[in-house]
Formats: sequence, structure tokens, C-alpha cells
Amino acid sequence: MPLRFLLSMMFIVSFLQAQDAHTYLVRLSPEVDISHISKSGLKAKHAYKFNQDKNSFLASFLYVEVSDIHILKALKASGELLYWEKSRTQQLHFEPSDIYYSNQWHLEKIEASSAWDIAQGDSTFVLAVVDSGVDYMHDDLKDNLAYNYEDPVNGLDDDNDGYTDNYYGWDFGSNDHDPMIDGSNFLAHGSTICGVAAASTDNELGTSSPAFNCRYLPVKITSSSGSIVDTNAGILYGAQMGAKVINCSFGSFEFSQAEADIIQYVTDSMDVLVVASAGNEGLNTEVYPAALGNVIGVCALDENDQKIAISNYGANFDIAAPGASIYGPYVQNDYSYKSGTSVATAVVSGSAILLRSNFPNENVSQIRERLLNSTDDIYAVNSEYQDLLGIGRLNLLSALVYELSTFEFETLEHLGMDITPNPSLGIFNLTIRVREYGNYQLSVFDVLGKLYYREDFFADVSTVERSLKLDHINQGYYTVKIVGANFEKSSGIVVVK
Ligand SMILES: [Ca+2]
Ligand SMILES: [Ca+2]
Ligand SMILES: [Ca+2]
Ligand SMILES: [Ca+2]
Repeated sequence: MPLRFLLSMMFIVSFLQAQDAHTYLVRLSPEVDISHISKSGLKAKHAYKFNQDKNSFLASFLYVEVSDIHILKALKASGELLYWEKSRTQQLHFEPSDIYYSNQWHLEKIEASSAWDIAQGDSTFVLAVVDSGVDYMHDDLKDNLAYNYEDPVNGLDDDNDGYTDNYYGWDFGSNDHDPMIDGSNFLAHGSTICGVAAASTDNELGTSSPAFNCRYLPVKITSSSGSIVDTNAGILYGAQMGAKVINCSFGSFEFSQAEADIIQYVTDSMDVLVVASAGNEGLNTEVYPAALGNVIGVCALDENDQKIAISNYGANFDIAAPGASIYGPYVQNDYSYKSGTSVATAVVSGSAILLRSNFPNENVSQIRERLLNSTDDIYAVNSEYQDLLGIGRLNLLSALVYELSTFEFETLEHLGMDITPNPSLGIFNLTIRVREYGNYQLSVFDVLGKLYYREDFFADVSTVERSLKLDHINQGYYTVKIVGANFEKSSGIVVVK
């Protein structure tokens, strides 16, 4: 009897604790790991997956259950935590509308058809859409999904990435492999966003999209009731799957340090461009992630380039785009008109992935410059919102033909590379003079063309210094080669022992 009594008491106690405990997202200080937190008796788990090498950035985020906030305060005071956060109110930025204009006026506004004469995109370039579910069976959506052929739906994690059967994308809202919409049509927000950004184009069916041949990756972050579950995990997943642009048609009035850290990480370390919506409350405000410095925040315009009433505005948003009565795929082979900053964001992100595929050597900051510095003026018709709707209205054609700013031209004789000392025991100092900002690759080959060393670097100044450590390779003659978008230079080096 006492045992049964004890068990039932334990059940009640643990039940009460479970009732009181809240889950917080915390970020550990660099020298602390999860075992440290678990040892102190708290229930903790890693917030984000990292399955290959231990990634210290991703490992620093935990979900911790505590019933007393003082525990977290004490951990922060002792230096073990950098910060903790409670979940915020976040919402999808989407207003259904029944205003009827002509189909897809927005594509002519951004001069998409002329842009497609120059570029139609490449199916290896992927736009991740972090949103509600998508009806990927839709005739105008099924062919442009970035299927993961490495992991067919068979109950096994064939590609060993920690996500079993992530063939169609992933569903962080229901924690399953299937990002299909959950029932009611409101939850088809993601279908519209994927379709406006990246519906199959030139397939003699339905609608067109700026992304043309580029693909979309559905990352579902809403539960079956429509509430947002974990946008950070969705953003990380998109980046880990190789997306070069991520569409975030959602936001919160509350800043989150964890969200800012994660977006900085995917931008700086993974070269991913994040595009987000300003929100639909018609306010001069800040909305996150759109208002973050490295995110392209998008306001919405009508067909006269005037701000639509519901679009938020403010000094921290970056660009405006068509967002009134945007015609695109919906559910069950249907199409619909939608308005709001969500769809305006999809117009920008679909354009951004087309640009990335056409300029594969350009990084996030260059694509950003291309998008923002090529816009059309909107302030003649929005004088009351001067500088509060971003730099101007997206023009895809202008972005495509935009000439990136270059360094001051140096004479041709000065372009190239100096290597000292040469010969050397293995340590060479390179001074490389380039003409353009951009990504470069440095390689070292032997006389038979065998590769000994390779690194990529980004030049944001015209003179780049690199140190080459080759003391592990055999004595002999090698070629150092630097390749960039409009640059190629080779020089011989001699390694002596
Ligand atoms: Ca998998
Ligand atoms: Ca599988
Ligand atoms: Ca699902
Ligand atoms: Ca189509």
C-alpha cells in the first residue's frame, strides 16, 4: 500500500511541476554546454539539430524547462547563460482580399517578362518558404518543389541528415516529414507564398512566378491549429538544405535576440539572403525579423505604386513590392487573389532567387545591393511616407542588368598577385589585387594538375592579403591559381626543403 500511495503522490507532484514549468529558449555562454545545465537538475534539450560535427553555435541554443524564473536569472548572473527568451506572439502576414483587378499585374510592374528574356533561373537554386503548409499536389506547384531525391518516403533517413523522409520538405509544426496543408483553407497561406514566388512558369498552366525555373522548399512552421511553432528551426533547416534565399512572411512586434543571432549566422556563415514582410497593421513600426539589418524587409504597394492601407511602414524596412490582389495558386488546383505584405515578400524572394541563380558568384551583400539599388521611385506618389517604405519598388529587370559598384580601376599592370618569399620552405605571403568585390577561389596544383590546397575568400577591398601554409607538401614546383567572376591569375611557386 505505501508503495502505491507513494507512486500516486509522485504522480501528483510531477504533475504539479509539469503544470508550473515553462519552456524557455536559452543561449549558453561559449564555455558552457548542455551537460552543465542538465547536472543542475533542469530538464534541457538542444533546440536545433546539428548532426554532423558538433556545431558550437547551434549547440548553444537549448530549450529549458523551469518553474521559477529566478533559476534562469541566477544562471545568467553567474555567466552561464547569455540570455533566455519566452515565446513571442508571431503571426503570418496575410490578408485575404476579394478586390479583383487583372491577373498578375504585378509581374509587368516589376518587368518580369523582359527579365526572363535574360534569365530564367536554374532548378538547383532553391528558395525556402518558412510558412504554413503548402498543397504541393497543385498542378502549378508540384513541378517546382525542390524534392529531396536522396530521402524518399520509406521510413528511413536515407540521407542521414537527422530528418527521416524529408522528401517534400519538413513540418516543424507537427514534427513530421509532410509539409502538406492542415485542412482549413486559412492554413493554405504557404501555398500562396510558394506559388507567387515560385509557381511553375511557362508550363501552359495557371500562373507565372518571378523565380521561373528555380525551386521552392516548403518548411512548415505552423501547428494544425495554425499557430506558429518554431520559425528559427525552420530558417536553419532551409539554410542547411542549401536554400540561397529564405522567405519569411511572418513577424512579431517583439524583438528576439535568438532570431537575430540565427539570421546573422545563416547570412554571414551560410551566405543565405533572408527576406521578410513588414506586416499588415498599417502602422509606423518595427516588426521582426523584417526590421533586422541583414534582412530585406518588404512593404506592400498597389498597382499605382501607392502603399496599401494595411502595409506597415517604417525606417527599418528596405524595399516595397506589389502586394494588392496578387493572383497565384491556392489549394486543390484553384487560384486566388491575395493582398498584404506576405505576398509582396514572395514577389521579392522569388525575384531574389532568380538573381542568385543568374549571379552564382555574388554573395548576399551583392545580391542585396542589386535588389535595392535598382528600384523604381515610389515617393512621388507616397509623399506622406517619405523614406518609410524602403528605397523604392522592386524592378526585376533593372536588378538583373544592374552594374555592381566596382573598385576604383587600377591599371592592368597592377592587377594580379605577388608572392613572397619564393622559393620558400612552405609559408608564402600572397598579395592579390582584384578589380571587383566578390567571391574568389585560391587553388594550388602540382605540375600534373593534382590539387593540393583550395580555399574560397571574399574580396571586399581591392588588395587582399592571404597567407599560404604549404610546409606539409613535397619539395617542388607548384601553381597558385586565383579565379573570380572576371579574374583569373596563375603564378608559380617553389617549395624547398
Ligand atoms: Ca533525411
Ligand atoms: Ca527515406
Ligand atoms: Ca504534416
Ligand atoms: Ca504556371
